[in-house]
Amino acid sequence: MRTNTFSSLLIGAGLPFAALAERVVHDESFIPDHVLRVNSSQVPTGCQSRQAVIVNGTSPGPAIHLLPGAQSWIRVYNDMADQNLTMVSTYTIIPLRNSRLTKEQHWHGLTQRMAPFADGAPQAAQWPIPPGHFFDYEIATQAEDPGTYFYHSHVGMQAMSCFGPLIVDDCGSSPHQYDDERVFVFHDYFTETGHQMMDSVAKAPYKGVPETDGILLNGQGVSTGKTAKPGNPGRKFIFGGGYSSPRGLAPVFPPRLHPRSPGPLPTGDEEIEDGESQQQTSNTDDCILPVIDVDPGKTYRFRFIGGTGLSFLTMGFEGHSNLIVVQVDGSEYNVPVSTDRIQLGAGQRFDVMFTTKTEDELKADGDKKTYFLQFETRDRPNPYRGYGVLRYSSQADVPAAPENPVITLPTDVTDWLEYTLQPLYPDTSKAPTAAEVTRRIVVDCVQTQDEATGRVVWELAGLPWTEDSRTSPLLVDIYQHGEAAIPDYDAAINNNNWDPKTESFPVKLNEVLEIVFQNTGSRVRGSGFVESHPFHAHGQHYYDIGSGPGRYDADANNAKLEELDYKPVRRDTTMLYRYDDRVEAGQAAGWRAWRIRAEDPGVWMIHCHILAHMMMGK
Ligand SMILES: [Cu+2]
Repeated sequence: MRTNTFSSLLIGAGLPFAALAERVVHDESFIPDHVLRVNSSQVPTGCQSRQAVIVNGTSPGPAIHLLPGAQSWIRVYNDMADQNLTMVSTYTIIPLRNSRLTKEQHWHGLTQRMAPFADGAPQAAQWPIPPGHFFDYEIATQAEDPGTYFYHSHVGMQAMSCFGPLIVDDCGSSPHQYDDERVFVFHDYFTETGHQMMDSVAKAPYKGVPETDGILLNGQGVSTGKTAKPGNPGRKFIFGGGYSSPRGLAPVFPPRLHPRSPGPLPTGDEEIEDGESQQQTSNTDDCILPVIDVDPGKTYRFRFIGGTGLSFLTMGFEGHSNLIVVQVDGSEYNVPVSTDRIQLGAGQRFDVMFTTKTEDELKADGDKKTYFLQFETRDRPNPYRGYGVLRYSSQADVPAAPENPVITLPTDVTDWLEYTLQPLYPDTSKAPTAAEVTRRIVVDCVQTQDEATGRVVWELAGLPWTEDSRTSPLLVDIYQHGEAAIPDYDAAINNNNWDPKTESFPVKLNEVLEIVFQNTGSRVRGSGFVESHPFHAHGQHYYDIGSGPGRYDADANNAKLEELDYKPVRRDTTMLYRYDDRVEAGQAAGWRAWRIRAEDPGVWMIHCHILAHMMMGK
């Protein structure tokens, strides 16, 4: 049986695997820095109620704040009875060490065979966490890591609700001064359960990718067919303020309140008081628009997080057109870019300096207290428009959604901040030049139908990564079998750059790769349908060298980079646009190109961040 239920492109690097052999056993005395308990529960969401995989009782889960240059342990309990779990982050997590739950119940993350649970899927770097078990994830942040990330499950469709912000705090290291910060984490609301969605896309007959039934902001929002009422939910302190760079104060390092002890473990049943930092879910009879409270005359760092499992968003604020993008994907700070809108693909993050109106400006605006944030999906058959509310006074009621859009958002989303984001400190840039590239890997993204099963699959460079193509995670194999399990580099060079035995793309240390994703028209029934794809890399971040319609032309793009004297910042998720919604079947529709000098040994996945596409082979 060829089941394509989980797959992704994966890069195994030629790695000194002895470094992986260090073993740490956590006994009962070990206290992790953070604890996440993942459960499945019926929760009110999108003005409805649905079964969802939640973290510490809510969706999104709590914001995890980490210090730069510090080691942290995050313990993830899988409290679900019947589903596997892995937690990953857009921050690089190093799941290399073992943990032990109790004397009688062991889980050796790297050595124990997984029972074949229904949703179980082989992973690149670790086994999933079986029900009733936990895993201690180690995160060692670097001094240059302050930025916005998020964590989410990497099994099945769990990430549609099982996720939360992960923020490496500035601790005074930001080149920007701001008074406070706010998190804007978006995700999709689907009516279908994760299992129904898996059946729609990963089985024959293919029923199509379920479209979004609503976009939620910080867990709140309105699903299709529902209407938000005006009301006042009280002042919201969603996710807390973290440890920002308070204007005029000396850098605080380390912050006094940084949690070193998790305290009592949350069970998910706790009463959550209004105003507490972790409140996320709404009541069905409390169907109001999501609200972000701000004060007049202040500068905020807005952290936009694309936690969507499908939707590609464009958004802007009513009455506020100066959004200054200072950081993307938690990379080095960029030369500030002023824009009137944000585009957010699944997996992406944008950090924005946002100055609120002064009291006088609010008065001049008719004593207005609330402004809409309008967000719309792009590149899908059923567009969704939703609203959040920027509120200047918690006394003011949150209004109902406006009858008509308050701003006009562009239909063409292929040009926003392309060839624009350059490092604030260019001298520290390590972006490889065209001359340094040692190998170009062209990855054709092809939607096709598997003749044997009738299933619709996504292939990358001719590779649909299937559940039965690996019986154990590749990194685990390398850990156990050493050299014998290392992917065959020479075989890969003769096979579209991937090794047929391990189904991985081996890379030698210090190779400079140019990785080009080539979007193509669907081959399924010759439809030529094109979709946009947010491509995401685990592990080392890459330098994005642009995108364009048609087929990639290295000379033309290099000439453009040179002409612009463009030095890119690092990214971990960038959009492979579609440019056209339909081309000839198999015809090139558009491309996205990255450069990366392979410096971090490991087994790293590269995949589209659309959950359904991952389940279909990508
Ligand atoms: Cu995709």
